[in-house]
Parts: sequence; C-alpha cells; structure tokens
Amino acid sequence: MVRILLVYPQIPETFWSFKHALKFVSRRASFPPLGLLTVAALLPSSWELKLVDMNVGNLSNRDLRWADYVFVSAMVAQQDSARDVIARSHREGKPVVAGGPLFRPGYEFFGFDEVDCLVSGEAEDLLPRIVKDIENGALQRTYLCDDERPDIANSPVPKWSLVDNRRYEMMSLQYSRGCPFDCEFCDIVVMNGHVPRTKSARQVLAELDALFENGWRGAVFFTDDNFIGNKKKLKSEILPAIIEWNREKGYRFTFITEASINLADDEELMLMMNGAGFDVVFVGIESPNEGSLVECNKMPNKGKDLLAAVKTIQNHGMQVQGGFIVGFDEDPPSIFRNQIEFIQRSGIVTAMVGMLMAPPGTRLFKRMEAEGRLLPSGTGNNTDGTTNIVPKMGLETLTRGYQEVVSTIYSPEPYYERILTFLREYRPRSTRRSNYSPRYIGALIRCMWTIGLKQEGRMAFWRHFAWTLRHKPRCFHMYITFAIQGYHYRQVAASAGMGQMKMQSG
Ligand code: B12
Ligand code: SF4
Repeated sequence: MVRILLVYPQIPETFWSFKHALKFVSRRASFPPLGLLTVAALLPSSWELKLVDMNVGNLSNRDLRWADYVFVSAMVAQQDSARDVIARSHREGKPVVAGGPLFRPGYEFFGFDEVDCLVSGEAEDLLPRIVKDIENGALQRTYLCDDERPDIANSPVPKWSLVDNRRYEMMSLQYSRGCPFDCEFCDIVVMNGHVPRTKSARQVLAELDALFENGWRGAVFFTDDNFIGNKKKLKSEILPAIIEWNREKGYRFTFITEASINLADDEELMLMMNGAGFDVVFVGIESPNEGSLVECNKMPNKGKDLLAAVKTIQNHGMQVQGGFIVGFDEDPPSIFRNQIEFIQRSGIVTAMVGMLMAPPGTRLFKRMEAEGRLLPSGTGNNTDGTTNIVPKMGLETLTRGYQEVVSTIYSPEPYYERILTFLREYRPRSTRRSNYSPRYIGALIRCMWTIGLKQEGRMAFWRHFAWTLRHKPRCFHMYITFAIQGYHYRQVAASAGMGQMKMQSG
C-alpha cells in the first residue's frame, strides 16, 4: 500500500482569493482543488490518500512524515508556496510529484529542478504510467503529455470524499477543456488546446450526484475554459440533462461558469443556461478599444457592441463578471478613462482588471521575446499591479493608469452605482430559491456592522441598500453579496496591488 499526501499550496491574497469576503460567511476558501481531486480519483483504490489544502488548513510535518510521496498541484501564482512545500517535503525525505498549470508547457521558465517528478500535462493519460512506475520503483524525472490530448470522456468523478464542504464557498465541476479561439495572451489554449473536449451528460450528472451526496447545496462553478465551446452538444445533451436534474433536486444548486461574449447571440442557449440554474457568467471583455481586440485576436469580441451584449446576457437572468486588460500596444492614451467608462456603463460589478501579461508558452510570450520586451519578473497574477512585459506606452504610464482604473471602479460611490446599473437590467429567473439561511443572516449582520457602520463609504452603502429594498427586493441578497465582495476588492486594492504598483513606479 502506498501513502500519498496531496498538497494544494497557498494562493496569495488577491482579487480572486475573496479572502476578506469569505470571513463574512465563515468560509476559508472559495474552491477546493479540483485538479488534485481528479488526480486522487485516478490513483489505485488500495492506496491511502490524504488532502491538505493549505488555503483552509495547515500542512504539518506529521502529514509529511506519514506520506510515501507528496503530490503537489499549483498555478504560477502559487509558486512561492509550492517551492516551500517541496523544500519541506525534502527535509522529511519525501519525494515530490508536481503537476498543474505551473508545470504545463513553458514550465522550464520557472526552473523547479528540485522536483523529483515533474508532470506536464493532464493526469488522465499520464497517471496510469506514473502509478506503474511507482509500483516498480522506477519513477521518472519528467512525464510530458503527447501531442494528442486525453479524451475526458474517460475522466473519473473527482474524489469528493477527501473534502470538507464546510470550508468552501463553492464546489466545482469541469465539463469541457479547450477553447476554439486563439487570443494572443491566453495560455488556456496552450494547456488545453483549440478543440473543446467534453464529458458526456452521464458523467456530468454523476459528478453533480457526487456533490449532492457529499452534502453540498449551493453554488457550483463549471471550471471550463469556455463553457459554450461546443454549443451543439451543450444544447442537445448537457443542458437538458442539468435542467431536469436541478428541477428534480428542487433547484438546490446554482451554477457559475466562463464563456465567450458570443453567448449573447444565442437566445436559446441563454434561456437554457438560465433554466438550468446558471446565474453568473465570467466573460473576457478585455477592451472597449477595437484596435486592441484586433491586436490580441479576440475573435468573439471584434466588431461587436460589447455593451449591448453584456446587457442582453443580464436581461436573460445572468450576472456578467468581466475580465479587462490594459497595456496593449494599440491602447490609446485615453484607454484608462475609456475602460472606467465602459465598466461603469456595463453594470459589470465584478470587473477583474489586469495588466497585459505574457504567460510562458503563449504567442504573446514568443512575440515579446522576439521584440526584446520580456522582463524577468512576473508573479503569474495579472491583477497585482505587475507584468512581465515592457508595454509600448511605458511601464510607468501603464502602472499609474492601472492604478487609476482599479482605485476608481472599486471606490464606494462608483461601485454601488454599478450595482444599481446591473440590478436595473437584471431579470432573475422565477425558480431561484431565496437564500435566508442562518449563515446568510450572520453574513448580513456582519455586513451591516462592518460595511454599514465602520467603513468609508457607509452612506453610499445605506443609500443603495434602501434603493434595492424598495425597487428590487428579490435581489436584496445579491446586493449584500456585492457589498461584501466590494469590501474585499477595496482591501486588496489598498494593500497588495497598490503596494506593488508603488514599488514599480518608484
Ligand atoms: C478555479 C480556478 C481558480 C481558483 C483556484 C482555487 C482552486 N482551488 O481551484 C481561484 C479562483 C482562487 C483562482 C485564482 C486565480 N487563477 Co485560476 N483558475 C481556475 C480555473 C478556472 C479552474 C481550475 C480547475 O479546477 N481546473 C480543472 C482541473 C481538473 O484542471 P487542472 O487543475 O489543470 O488539473 C489537471 C492537470 O493540470 C493535472 N494536474 C493538476 N494538478 C496535478 C498534480 C499532479 C501531482 C499531477 C500528476 C497532475 C496534476 O491533472 C488534472 C486533470 O487533468 C482555471 C482554468 C482551467 N480551465 O483550468 C484557472 C487558472 C488555473 N487560473 C489561472 C490564474 C492566472 C489565476 C489568477 C492568477 C487570476 C488572477 N489574476 O487573479 C488567480 C490566482 C491568484 C490569486 N491570488 O488570486 C490560470 C493559471 C495559469 C498558470 N499557468 O498558472 C488558469 C489556468 C486560467 C488562465 N489561463 O487564465 N483560479
Ligand atoms: S476566448 Fe478566452 S479561453 Fe478562449 S482563447 Fe480567448 S482568452 Fe483564451
């Protein structure tokens, strides 16, 4: 019998960590590590497994001593913590097997010579070989995926029994990998390819059942690169199955996902997604400047009325969260004001604004290298005010402009204004369950106390609170959620991001 310790390193506190917001709902992290849970499900059932997610608990030396092997999974943004885990494992004499986005194509850039076994690729194809080699005492130094990517129709149900639900705000499920588009800065297509690979409706329902049986009720994030990459299958098989499943379960799950903006062109798809329970969708808007969209080859956004598209999705009962980028070669000097204006008019409350960054392995990375514009820096987190490229507009202009965008859109008045702009457009579906659980009531009280009494912007909070109760009472819980998230974004903007920006701009 082999003992495997699965470790998910610490995620630095930034935009998506929601650390400050999670305190209001007594949760430690937003999602469990789905990659590691998938790896766990691919290991022999006779092996003993233990999961340590360092975002919800501590990694003890006792855990390390217990293990025969330590399996680490990480994104680039987790590299410091991953290095620390590897060093600690080695001090206890334990070999480390490392995988995940940090070790995907372009991994050489980050070094990691100290890793005993580096796995660059999807586990579905590689793990059976690794298991065999461990059993034969012949573990190799690297395992690379073939050009052909695995068919995820063979991917197992993640091993949810390793997870304590109560520590997380959301659960996750991946239905497809890959995206048909080819944006210059995107490492998703380098990792997962252009042809969307999908699971079957049977697999998706089995994963939903597993979450339900593990006691989960609430939000589930479909962690697809682009959920609508294969619309035909989605409409004919997957969504009808989810609609039926969620109806049978009394609409106990809501869903969130990522999709390209062409979702707004397909009325039937939006109606089906909303009927299935999707109420939030993250869309890469990137820029209101057409030249910048052409530059990065953002196909679905080119020549489109992006504002109208966002409103269409909101009208179909889905909140749009948006990704925005500044620092393209084609960005005019007015880009920072234009981004602020677009974000305010769109009613995109959660706007993730980042500085253009070139992840290793991407087309942008190669172009920047060829043009001598690569910097040796780069945290892997495009929202902390750092980048690894020399922007055409100059680093100082970009840094100051970025700071202006982030500090404006997250200051209380514009932030609450955006909530109202959104609520005016939003048409929630009728099957939505109202969420007045004790946990929600606790969050509401903490919110009123902290944000309504102690924080800057409290007048704006109460004014918009009253407006929502009067005009959109059904959306009141959303208002509170937004207020809590806004508190998080302001804390992040005021600490890590702004600190790094000050450092850069000297
Ligand atoms: C959920 C998610 C998050 C969660 C992470 C928490 C969590 N517990 O999962 C949150 C919201 C916190 C997050 C944050 C960020 N994220 Co994120 N996130 C994702 C997302 C959408 C899904 C991850 C997932 O569940 N995938 C499904 C699983 C099954 O895939 P997987 O993890 O890759 O695992 C497979 C293989 O990699 C391999 N594998 C994985 N681990 C291991 C381990 C071993 C030992 C082995 C053998 C194999 C193996 O096998 C698995 C099965 O095939 C991905 C996009 C994506 N489609 O993957 C981005 C992604 C991972 N995130 C990314 C980024 C950039 C970020 C942010 C920096 C964004 C930002 N600017 O704020 C931040 C991190 C910084 C911060 N401090 O906030 C990038 C990472 C790029 C990179 N090379 O590192 C991705 C790929 C998206 C992208 N390209 O833009 N993210
Ligand atoms: S649409 Fe999104 S996932 Fe697809 S290539 Fe562009 S950035 Fe990547």
